[in-house]
Amino acid sequence: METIRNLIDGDACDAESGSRLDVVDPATGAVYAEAPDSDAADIERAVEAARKAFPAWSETPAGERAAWLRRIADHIEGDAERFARAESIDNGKPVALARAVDIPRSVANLRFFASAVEQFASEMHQADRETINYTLRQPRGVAGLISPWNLPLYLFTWKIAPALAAGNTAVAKPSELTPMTASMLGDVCREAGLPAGVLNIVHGLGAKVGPTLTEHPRVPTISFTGGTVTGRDIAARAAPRFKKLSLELGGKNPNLVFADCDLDRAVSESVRAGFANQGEICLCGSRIFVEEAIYDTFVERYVERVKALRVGDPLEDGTDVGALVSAAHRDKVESYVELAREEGGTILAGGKRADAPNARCAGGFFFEPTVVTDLDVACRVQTEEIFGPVVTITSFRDEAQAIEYANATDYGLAATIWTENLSRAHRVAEAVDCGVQWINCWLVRDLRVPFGGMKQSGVGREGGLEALRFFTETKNVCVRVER
Ligand code: TXE
Repeated sequence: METIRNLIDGDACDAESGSRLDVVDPATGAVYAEAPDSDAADIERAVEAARKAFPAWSETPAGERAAWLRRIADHIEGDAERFARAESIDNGKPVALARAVDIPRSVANLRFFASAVEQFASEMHQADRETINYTLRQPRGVAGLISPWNLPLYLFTWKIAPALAAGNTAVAKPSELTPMTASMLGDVCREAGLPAGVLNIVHGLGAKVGPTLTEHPRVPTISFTGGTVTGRDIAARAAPRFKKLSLELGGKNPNLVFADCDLDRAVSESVRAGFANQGEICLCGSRIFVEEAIYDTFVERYVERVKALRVGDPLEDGTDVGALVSAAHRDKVESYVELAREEGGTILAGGKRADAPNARCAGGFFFEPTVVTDLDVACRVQTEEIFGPVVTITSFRDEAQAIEYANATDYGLAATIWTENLSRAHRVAEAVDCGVQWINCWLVRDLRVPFGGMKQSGVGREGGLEALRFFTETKNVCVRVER
């Protein structure tokens, strides 16, 4: 049994109450670790440690803060294989994916914001010879950072890196479902000698520790990635306290395939967009819309590719689709497939729990990659986030209808557009209500670009300058110049 600990004021510690939570390996269904079941008392200690560390950290030159982030990145990179295995065991994702994406991207997040803060500049405005305005962007204090289970270390560092780079200290809470690599990050911070209190990591149940953090009077900044329902709760708690808030929430992303696209590429990338990380990425293109002229061909080729995906032991190379994160989540996905049947859908692939790939995984939470057609665009399966290996395919008549279908949900995170017609690509990207748009590609990420959703997919943008601006307070200084 492995033991996960909080990082508070530079110490690796249990919850003050001594209470612990079971951590389950989704591929086997077995408890393999225990994490602190923290409560308000632990959050209080962490906030106090972060508050104490803030003056010195915020006055540390940006170059030195950047050096700390690079040191942490180097430690993770030097131990990348252990991190990748840990992420795979904790989350159920294929180890090959953790190796290729999660861990390198975590390292990249830290290095990117180290460089970004060294280049961070602000504005000066001069309207006449009598006055000069310059803008200060100062760290805001203690940042509360809450992250989900689907890309555990990747999304955790995506918040920690800009918060710390900009001179804030932080209390960070990973998901209780996937606490392992956050705990390993805590070890790295201690080994690297990061000053006590700069980063505090508190494990525990969202409903138990989350509200204490989001309502805390000494935490003026909250950055959250997770479900829309949780986001609404956080927004409601933060609003009366006028906190600065960034919310990255769910998605139900349209993937628009026009008849003039490069079909080979559209098919293979749309399979990846549907099923990467078991469909548990907020950017997954789970609603595919295909122009009538190529609908039958697309569906035939798509389904053939999906049926060839290998649901397997996450620790084995060659596995395309691993285990879903928890039994509860597997049940939720299953209930949506049941609903798809009730709503009149036709299941062309998958549709049920997958057989265990081997004896070790007999108790795991596997689900077959599932393709559903013949659903109305307004039905629940086509409008609610499933967040699993379930894709719907619907035909459209023309560009106007494609846009109408794309916008037919309350979400507005990411859209993918497949067409060789340049003007159409631009027109559609402009008309679809999503904060992230990909044309003829999917999940290509430049860390400098604004990232985030519209409508119920969130508020605010992360990435590059947007993140550094979010984690700083803007102060304008107007100076009269005597002549
Ligand atoms: O998310 P939660 P869950 C979506 C997806 C998924 C659903 C629920 O649809 O099925 O959200 O997933 C913490 N105050 N996404 O249950 O509950 C929680 O401990 C403060 C989309 O994991 O939102 C965890 O650390 N914090 C998504 C984090 O919030 C609270 C990624 C996310 O948990 C809290 C994951 C509270 N009251 C799921 N309650 C994306 N967009 O990337 C929980 N938490």
